[in-house]
Amino acid sequence: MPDPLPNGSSQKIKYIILGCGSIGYNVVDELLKETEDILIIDHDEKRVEDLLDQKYEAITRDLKDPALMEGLPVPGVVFVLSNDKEGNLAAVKTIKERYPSTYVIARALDPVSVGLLEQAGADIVLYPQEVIARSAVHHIRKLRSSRMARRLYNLLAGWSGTLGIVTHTNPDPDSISSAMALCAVAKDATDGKITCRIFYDGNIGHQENRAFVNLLDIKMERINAEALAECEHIALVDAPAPGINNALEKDARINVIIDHHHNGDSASNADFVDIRPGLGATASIMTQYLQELDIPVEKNVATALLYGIRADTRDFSRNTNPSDLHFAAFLLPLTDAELLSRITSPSMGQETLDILGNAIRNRKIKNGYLFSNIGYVRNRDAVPQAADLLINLEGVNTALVYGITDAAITLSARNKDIRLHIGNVMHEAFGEIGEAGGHATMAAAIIPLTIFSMVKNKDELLGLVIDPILKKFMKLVGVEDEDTNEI
Ligand SMILES: [Mn+2]
Repeated sequence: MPDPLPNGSSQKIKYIILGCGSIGYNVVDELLKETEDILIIDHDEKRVEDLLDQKYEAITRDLKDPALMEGLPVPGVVFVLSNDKEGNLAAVKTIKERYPSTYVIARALDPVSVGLLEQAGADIVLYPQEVIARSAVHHIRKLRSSRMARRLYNLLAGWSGTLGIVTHTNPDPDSISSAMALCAVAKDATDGKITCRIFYDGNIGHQENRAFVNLLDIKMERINAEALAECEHIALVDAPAPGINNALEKDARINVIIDHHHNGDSASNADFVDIRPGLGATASIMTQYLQELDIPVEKNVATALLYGIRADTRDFSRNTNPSDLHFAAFLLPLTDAELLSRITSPSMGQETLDILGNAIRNRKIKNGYLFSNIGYVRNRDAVPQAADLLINLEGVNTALVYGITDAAITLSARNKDIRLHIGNVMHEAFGEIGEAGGHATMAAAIIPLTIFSMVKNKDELLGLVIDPILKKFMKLVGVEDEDTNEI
C-alpha cells in the first residue's frame, strides 16, 4: 500500500471518500472509471482491512476526530457519505475549516441534516431518499412519453391516403411547426405512403410569422369543408379540441389531438390525445416524438420547431419548463442558423411601418399612461406590435393602443408598473362588451362591431365610439379627469 500519510500537506489527491458503506462503495466504483487517485477513510477497521485486501487505498479514522485530515494530502473533492449523522456533520466542518476551497459533497440522513450540512459549508447535499424519489418519477414520466410516441407511431403506421393537419386560427410558429413535425412522423411511420395537407383559418399576420412561412417554404391551405372531406384522417395541433380556436365543427371527428393548452376539453373521442399543459410549446412535444422515435429531423423542420418553441415561450421567458430548453438544445445543431436569424429579423412591410409611425404620432401621454389610436388596420397584429414599440418610450409605464379592423375594435396593452395587473384591468374594463384579459404585463381586448361592421368609414366609427369605451379603463387606472376628452 502506498503511504497515504505523507509528511507535509503540499501533496494533493483528487478524491477522498469518507464512509465506505454501500453508497460510498458505489461512488468509489464510479470514480474508478475516471481515476485511481482516491483515498477511502472509514471508522471500521475490519472494513478498511477488506478494502486494502481488494487493493483500494484506505485508512481508519474517526469522522468526529478534529484531526481527521491531519497528515493527509490536500483533497480536490471530498465525499462525506457515512451513515453517521453527527460524524458527517463534524467531518464537513473539519474539512471546510481547513480547506475552504475543497468541494464537499455530503450525505444527509434526514431532512433536518440537509440544512445543517449546508450551513456547515457542504457544496452539495444529497438526501438519497429524495434523489431516488425524483429519479423514480423522472423515469416513469420518460417511459410514459416514449410510450405515447410509440402509440402515435403505431396508429399512423396503419394509415394511408391523406392526413389533414389542422393548425389553430391565425396560426403561429408553434402550431405550424408542429404540423410539419407531425407530417414527418406520419411519413416515417407509413414509409412515405401518406400525403399530408396543412390547413389554417384566419390569417398569418405578424410579419415574423409570414417570414417564417415564406422562408421555410411551408405549404399551407385555407381550411374548407370540401378540402377536409378529401382527408381520410384529421389531426389537430396546438389546439385542445375541435371548435376551440380552430375552424373545425365542435362535433367533427378528429383522429389525433396534440396540444399544450390548459383549456382542454377532455371529452374528446379522438384515437390519440396528448395534451401536456406543463410544456411551453406543442413544438416541444413534437420534438420529443422525433427524438424518442429516432426519426431524422430535416433542417427546415428543426428550424421551424426551434422557432416555434422560442416564439411560444418568448425565448424561454414565460410558460416555460426545463424540458423546453432540453428539446431546444436537441434541435439547435440540426437547424439552419442563418435562416433562423432571417426569420427573427424580417424586413418590415410598408404597411406596418406606416402603422407604427401613426402610433407614435397619435400618442397621448398622461401620468405615465400612453394612449394611441392607430385607426383602421387591415391586419390586427399591427396593434400589439405598436404597443410593444410604445411601451419602450421614455416616461411611459403603461401603453394602451387601439385600432379598428373590418370586424372589431382591437385594444392592446403593455405595462411596466408592478402595482398594476393590466390583464385584470382590461378584463374588468372590456370583459362585458368583448373578449378581454391577459397577464400582468401584457393584455388585449377585442370588441366585435356586430352590426356596426357595416359602417363604411371605420376611422370615423372608431372616433365616435372610443371615448365611452375607454372611460371605464381610465376610471379603473385613475387617469379620468378634466382632459379626458383630449385623449
Ligand atoms: Mn402553442
